[in-house]
Amino acid sequence: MNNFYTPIAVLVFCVAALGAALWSFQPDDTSEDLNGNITDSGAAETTDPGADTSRQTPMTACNALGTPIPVIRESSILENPKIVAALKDEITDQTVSSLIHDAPEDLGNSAGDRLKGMVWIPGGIGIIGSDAGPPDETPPHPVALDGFWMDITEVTNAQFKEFVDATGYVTLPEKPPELRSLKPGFPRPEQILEEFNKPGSICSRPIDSLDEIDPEKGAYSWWQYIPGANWKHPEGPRSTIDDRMDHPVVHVTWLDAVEYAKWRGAALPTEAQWEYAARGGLDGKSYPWGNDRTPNGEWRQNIWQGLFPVDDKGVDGFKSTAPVATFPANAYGLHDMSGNVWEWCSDYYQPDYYTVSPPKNPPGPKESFDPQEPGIIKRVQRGGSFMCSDEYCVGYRVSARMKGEEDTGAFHTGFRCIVTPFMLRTAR
Ligand SMILES: [Ca+2]
Ligand SMILES: [Ca+2]
Repeated sequence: MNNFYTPIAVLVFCVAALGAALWSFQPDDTSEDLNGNITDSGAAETTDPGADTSRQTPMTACNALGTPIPVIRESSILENPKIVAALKDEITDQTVSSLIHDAPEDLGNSAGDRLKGMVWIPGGIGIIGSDAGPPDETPPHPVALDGFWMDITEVTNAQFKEFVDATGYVTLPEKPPELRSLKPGFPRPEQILEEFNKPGSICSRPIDSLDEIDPEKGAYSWWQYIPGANWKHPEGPRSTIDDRMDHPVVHVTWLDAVEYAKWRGAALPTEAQWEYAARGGLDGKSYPWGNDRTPNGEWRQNIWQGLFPVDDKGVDGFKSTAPVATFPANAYGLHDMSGNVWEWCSDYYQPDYYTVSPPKNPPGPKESFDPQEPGIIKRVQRGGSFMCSDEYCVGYRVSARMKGEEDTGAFHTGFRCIVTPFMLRTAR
């Protein structure tokens, strides 16, 4: 396996989408991914914001699972205000003058309903990406975005129930699997393995000891396809959301999230909108509030503390999802842009998209390409989840990119919506 793919292999097990891999799981095929090659940490010294994205990601020695821990450099060129200013100067005056910065004054009659629970994200120029993390975050680059409204919180179970009650909508994890994420022209399995060929979704199995992890299965030792798991039953048929209506909805596939958004007259954010909003006007920082993960010793994100995947000590107060907005908002008024649940974006995933994305309102690539699984259609996920540990996955960094199969949900993946001024002028 090319070393370029190693960081993706390391991070992939934090992601929702394991579905197609599970359908055809063969230990011999995946052991290389799970073990990954440790690369030279000297590669971390690259500081060129236009650095070749095929450079190797620096890795330390292995963690307790035998997988390399992704090294995140403590310093970034973006700490230099002159570099940030120079990057922003790459955006032409003409582009800047054409941006929608402030919310329109005349919002129309339906705006109050459509914008409920949302906040205006002022348009402007922000720096997207980072030189401190995996290659798919590079190069850090300026984007010019029109302003938009965004959900203050992840979509909750109560909100999703409103949609289901109004429409009778049935999510994909509630239906028999159909492998919708397989690209045309790629080989299809003759049949879905019996254990996966029933409605269900992906959960994490409690592990009491690292000894329970099968070296051949690696991460598949704790990720499990659970028949009967869906948004109403997050851990399987015997679990409920009755006392979790203010928690983020989970086990919603990208395709389901899009249907919910349409119903609300909204959309999923582009990846650029998501990161721009998550930064809250702070360029080049690691988290939505700055560079200190726990300012004054205070946790501002629901992630995993302790030995992963055995012992989540729940130091932040939660060992699973937290009620939305439990943790403080960023400067734009957005909660849980780091941690709690991963959030779907509208974009297809391509690891090198930042090398070719347009400077104004980047819409995402025209098609998906994940070099690790080129035959699977994947969409971007952002923000990390309660399953992210600094020993294994650092997806809670504001620049961290993730991907998931668009037809697959998981118990740590949700979403939030946006509305643009243009959308507000059009019928729902
Ligand atoms: Ca937690
Ligand atoms: Ca989140």
